[in-house]
Amino acid sequence: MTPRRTLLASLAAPALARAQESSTAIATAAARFRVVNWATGLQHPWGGAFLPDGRLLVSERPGRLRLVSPDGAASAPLAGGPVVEAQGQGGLLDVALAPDFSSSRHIWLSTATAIPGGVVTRLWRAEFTPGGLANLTAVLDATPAQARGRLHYGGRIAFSPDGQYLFLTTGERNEVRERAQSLGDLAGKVLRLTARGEVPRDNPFVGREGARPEIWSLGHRNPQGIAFNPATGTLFAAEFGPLGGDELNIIRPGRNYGWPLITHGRNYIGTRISEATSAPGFEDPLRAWVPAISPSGLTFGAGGAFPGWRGSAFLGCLNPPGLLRLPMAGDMPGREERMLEGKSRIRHMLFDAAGLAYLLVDDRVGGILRLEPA
Ligand SMILES: [Ca+2]
Repeated sequence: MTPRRTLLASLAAPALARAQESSTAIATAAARFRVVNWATGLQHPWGGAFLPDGRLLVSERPGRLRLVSPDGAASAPLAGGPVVEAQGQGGLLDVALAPDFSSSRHIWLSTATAIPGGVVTRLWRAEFTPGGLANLTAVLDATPAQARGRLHYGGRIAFSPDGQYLFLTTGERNEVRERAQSLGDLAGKVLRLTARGEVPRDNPFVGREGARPEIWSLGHRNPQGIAFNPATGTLFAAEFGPLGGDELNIIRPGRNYGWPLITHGRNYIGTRISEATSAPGFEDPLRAWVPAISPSGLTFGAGGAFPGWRGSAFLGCLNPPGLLRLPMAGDMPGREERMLEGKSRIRHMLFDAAGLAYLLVDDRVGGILRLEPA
C-alpha cells in the first residue's frame, strides 16, 4: 500500500484509522505482523468468502454484497440479493460458497427476514453470475416467526469437510429464552442440511413426534461462530452468553448445550439466570468466558503466511474488542492469547489461499483489515 493510498483510506474511514493501521510490526506469541487498512467504507461487514479467482465476496449487514479485489477495492453492490430486515442485530448476515462452487456457481446466504407473523433467520441459495446474483431461492426459515425483538439471529454457515452437509446456527431471539430448548422450534439451534438444502435422513431428531428434523443440536443462545477443526474434523461453535458466559463448544448430534437452564452467565442487571453452570444431560462448554468476550466469527488457521498459527482457533471479539487465539492440541484448546485489544470490534476473521489474515471490522464506518507477516 502506498502512503498516498493510506492517507486517503484514513480520511475515508475514520473508524478504521482510529483503530489500527500500523506501519510498525506487532510482535505476538506466534506471529509478527503489520496491520493494513485493506478495504474501507464497508458498513458492518459480517461474513465473507474468497472466490477461486482471489476476490472476496463480503456481506454488509444493511443488505449489500460486494466483491473486494486483491488490492482492496470494493465493487458496487451486487444486483439480485435478498431484501433483509436490517434492524437491531439483523440484516444480511453470512455468505458462503457451495462446496461445488466451481461447477455450480452456487452461494449460500443467511439473513434476518420478515415473513407473516414476524421475523426469522432465513437461509438462501443463489447463483453467482457476472451480473450479480440469479435464481435467489429461500431454502429454510428458522420458524416460528417472532413479532417482537430484533436480536440473536445466529446466522453463521459452515460446510462439512467432505462437502456433503451444511450447518447453520440460529439464535434464540432473546424474547423467550426457552425457545432454545424446544425441539419444535428452530431458534437457538445448530441446524444440519445436505449441501443441496434437504433434510438428511440421519439427523438426530428425524421421526420424533413434534421435533423439527433439521435440528442437529439445541440449547444455544446466540451462536455466531461455527467451523470444523481441519486437524480432526470436529465441529466447533462459539456463542454469546449474556453478562459473561460466552462459550466455545464441540457440537455433537442430538446434544443439549443448556441455555437457559445452565449457564455461566448472568442477567445484565447481575441477577442469576440459572442455579447451575452444569447438570446431567447437558453439555458443558469446552471453554466459558466470564467476563464476556463477545465472540462472533470462529476460524481455524491454515498456516501459509503465518505458519505459527497453523491449527489455532481464532475468535473475532466485539466487546471488549479484539482477536482471541486458542492454540489447539487436537480438539483441546490451550492457553489463550489476546491480540489487537481495545481497538476494533472484530466480527469475523478469514484466511485467503496464501494464509494472509483478514479481519472484518464491525462498525457503521467499517472495513477489512489485512494482517501481513512482518
Ligand atoms: Ca451452554
